[in-house]
Amino acid sequence: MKTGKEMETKELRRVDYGGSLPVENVQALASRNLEEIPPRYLRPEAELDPVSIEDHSLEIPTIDMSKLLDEQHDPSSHLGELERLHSACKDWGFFQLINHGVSEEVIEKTKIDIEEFFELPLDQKKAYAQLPNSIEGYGQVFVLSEEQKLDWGDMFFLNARPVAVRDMRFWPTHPTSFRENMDKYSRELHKVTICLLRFMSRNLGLHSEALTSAFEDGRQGIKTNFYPPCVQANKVVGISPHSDATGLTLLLQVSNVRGLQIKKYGKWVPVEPIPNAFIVNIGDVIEIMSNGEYKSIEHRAVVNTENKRISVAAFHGPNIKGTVGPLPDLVKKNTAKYKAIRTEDYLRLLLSSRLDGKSLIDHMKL
Ligand SMILES: O=C(O)CCC(=O)C(=O)O
Repeated sequence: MKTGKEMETKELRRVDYGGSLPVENVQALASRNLEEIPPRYLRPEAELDPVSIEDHSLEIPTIDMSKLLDEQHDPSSHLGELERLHSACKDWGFFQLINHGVSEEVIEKTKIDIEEFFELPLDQKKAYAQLPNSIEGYGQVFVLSEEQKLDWGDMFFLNARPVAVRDMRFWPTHPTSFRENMDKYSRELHKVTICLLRFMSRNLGLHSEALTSAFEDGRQGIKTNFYPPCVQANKVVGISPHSDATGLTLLLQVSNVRGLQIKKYGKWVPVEPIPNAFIVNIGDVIEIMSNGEYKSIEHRAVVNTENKRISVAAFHGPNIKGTVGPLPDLVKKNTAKYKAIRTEDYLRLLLSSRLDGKSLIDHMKL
């Protein structure tokens, strides 16, 4: 007979939330040195979208975690940084986090393993290919029809937390250090996330565990994006415009190659990589929980003709057993602006949608 814990684990691991149709491998396609790329990747709208160039007033804020943590020794710098964090979450929905406390060693080892994984021959990577009806593994996400335009990139997704949901079939055994290093990386990023959520709760005028209680044993998915160079780089998109449906994302750029752009004042603003900083962004779930005080922002990734680009996005979502909705303390003063639905239903809704701007959160608005 199964124990309660085993049954819970099985339930958590369920793979029937939805998947993505199989698509051609973009890294292999790019290596064929085609002069023209297949029409399914051509995105005429990408060329027309206005991009802001060299406007320093539009750089996303930088938040120093060591100042946030140093309440005792330097209270005024601590309070100043808390305020900066609050406006970064309200006005930008994005910031770069420096002095975050995750050691250079953990970051560098993770980067090396990920680069090595993508350098493996295609058939070795395909040993970790997604299975039908699940997004876990090597493949693509949010491809729901044979007609849909495609992004110029491959991805590799792992369910990393809670640890019980890990499906080790997808965790590479080569490079041999991959599993150990990814485990450390996952743990460290979870800690940073919880710490940030505490400061955000305080900034929202709530007790410090108001946001964290949903995330302590919540889900962490780690998605690595691989964007090969493209001969028609200005005609394709690495990842389509979207806001993140989860709570808080911590993104690491493996190579210091520009590519991420965020939407601000109707224009795409490039994010300048700061080596080993995390690019943190508010996801739809935090927008909803904060009843709209914090905003999830549309972003996309573009590619270039010369260099590959790799990014690692760690998505942090709430506990699957809970509800996604505005926090009760925030709707005492203001009326609720979003619906509350079971987290499981929210996940299903997400995985049955195309990656399309902020359409999911629009669906949640009252
Ligand atoms: O590669 C990037 O910089 C963005 C990745 C991203 O937005 C995603 O994986 O959802």
